[in-house]
Amino acid sequence: MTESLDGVWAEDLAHYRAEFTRFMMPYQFGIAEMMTKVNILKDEFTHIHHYSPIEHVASRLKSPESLLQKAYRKNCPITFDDLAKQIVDIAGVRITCSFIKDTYRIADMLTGQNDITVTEVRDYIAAPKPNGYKSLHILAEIPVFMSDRVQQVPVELQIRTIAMDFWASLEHKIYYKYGGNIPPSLLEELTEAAEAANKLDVKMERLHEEFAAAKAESDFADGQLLLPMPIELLESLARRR
Ligand code: 0O2
Repeated sequence: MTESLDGVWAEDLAHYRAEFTRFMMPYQFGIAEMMTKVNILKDEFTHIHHYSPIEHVASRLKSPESLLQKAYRKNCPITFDDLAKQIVDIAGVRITCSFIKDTYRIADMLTGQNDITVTEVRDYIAAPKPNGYKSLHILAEIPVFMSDRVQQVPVELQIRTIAMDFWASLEHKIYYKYGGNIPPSLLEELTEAAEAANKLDVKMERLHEEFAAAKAESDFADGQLLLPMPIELLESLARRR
């Protein structure tokens, strides 16, 4: 046995390294399951409807460092049970949509699937954080089928528009650069930028709706919405009137 500096045996450290990897594994599988669901929706929209409300999808497994920092921040004891109960965003999937309406539409499509259990919804789009952060957060459990058991794994879905995502990515970098203490002048500018991002979202959605209405009218006029069908079918239908 080899004792380390603070009285922990090296063999124990090796054991817990393996246990920690085992602890994280179902979260990685949970991400894979959720990504499959999101990618199916994305592909279906692209191929069948020729338009996808999902612009981009990304996932991340919380790093051990970030997990530890969050546990300290939340006064969460460092045990596997406590981490599993209190740190609910170990698995994260972020969906970026074109328009605000699409964020809710995608959320409904995913949460309506009967193997998904929603445990919490935080709607920071309807009620943004004081710094201007906007995003729809849904904590959902998804079943993961393993060799000897089925585990319900929590995955945090963050659904937001491109403009909200642009803002949040920059704010995240600035937040970490200043260790959480952003200078007031920069904070003010970030708040202004969040308002500008929101105005852009509202304007783009209105333009899109106008365009969609005009397109639907011209598609109908061009006959694009009419299915090709045999003349006998139309004649039979007409005779039965
Ligand atoms: P990272 O680096 O993304 O993993 P709670 O203590 O439960 O109230 P918690 O768990 O932070 O708060 O939940 P919340 O507020 O729903 O935030 C979860 C995640 O949303 C964060 O994870 C961020 O990814 C993102 N987020 C929340 N607020 C902000 C914000 O003001 N700005 C930006 N850019 N992102 C935000 P982590 O673990 O903090 O960070």
